[in-house]
Amino acid sequence: MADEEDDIILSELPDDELTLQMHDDLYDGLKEEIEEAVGILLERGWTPYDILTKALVAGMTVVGNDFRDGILFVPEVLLAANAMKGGMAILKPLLVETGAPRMGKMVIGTVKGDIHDIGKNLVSMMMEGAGFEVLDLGINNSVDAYLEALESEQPDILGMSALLTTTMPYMKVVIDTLIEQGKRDDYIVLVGGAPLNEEFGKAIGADAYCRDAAVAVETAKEFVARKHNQMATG
Ligand code: B1M
Repeated sequence: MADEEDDIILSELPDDELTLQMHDDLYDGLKEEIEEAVGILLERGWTPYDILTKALVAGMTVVGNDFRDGILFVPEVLLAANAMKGGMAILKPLLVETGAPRMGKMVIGTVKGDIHDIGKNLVSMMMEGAGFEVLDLGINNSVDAYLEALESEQPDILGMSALLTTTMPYMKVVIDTLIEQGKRDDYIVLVGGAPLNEEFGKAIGADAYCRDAAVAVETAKEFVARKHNQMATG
């Protein structure tokens, strides 16, 4: 018997219904449908940023709430994450190719013990779109992995992401190691992830906590400009 879903022709839905349908399709882990819908919204003139925030991230919030409430479980959330990544892969080149001048360089990674990478990937994409050069270290990064990358890349910014209350303290381990080695002031340290807040960012000695990818871009621009001004004035 044909499923109700089979009758839906995405391209015939108006924008508001299409975004709601995308939330449902993300929830159901339907990667192909998400990719098709992203294409449709692009054709309709939506900006990549609006598609990311209003269709994909908003849909993922519903998934997150039901995961928290025990309605969805890891396998389903993995499928949703996979569908989200399908949509993000289409948007990435569009966000990145803005022709913006180079703003600075960032090394970013999710901390040790943590495999969540969607938010971090979004931050990387948005930073690249804003003209930053980004080296993405991926997930589950030890202090050594961060330090090696800082040493070889000499970025302006170190970005760290953590999505678990059990892994966020590891950010302090990284920052404390930088302090011990006398390297803390060489980098702007920005942190982010759903369980963090401004207080936590301050407490661990980061320069700033970034609520979302857009805030990360604005904060990075502000700190890099400040750093360049300081260098210019000696
Ligand atoms: Co996990 N998970 N998960 N999970 N997961 C959460 C985080 C959780 C809040 C769900 C819940 O209970 N409501 C919960 C954590 C609870 C807690 O610690 N307090 C949780 C749990 C418990 C777990 C497991 C332990 C579950 C288990 O195994 N029993 C397990 C842990 C695995 C591990 O890491 N060791 C686990 C596993 C997984 C999956 C693998 C199934 C999957 C990850 C897939 C992937 O990432 N490839 C997954 C997912 C998808 C989620 C939720 C549902 C969604 C996260 C997400 O992608 N959000 C999440 C629920 C939630 O967050 N509400 C949840 C969308 C993303 C765009 O937002 O990541 O917040 P976010 O990023 C934002 C900002 O935070 C900020 O900007 C981003 C873009 O705007 N930001 C930064 C993030 N990083 C930044 C870095 C910066 C700046 C800004 O640096 C400069």
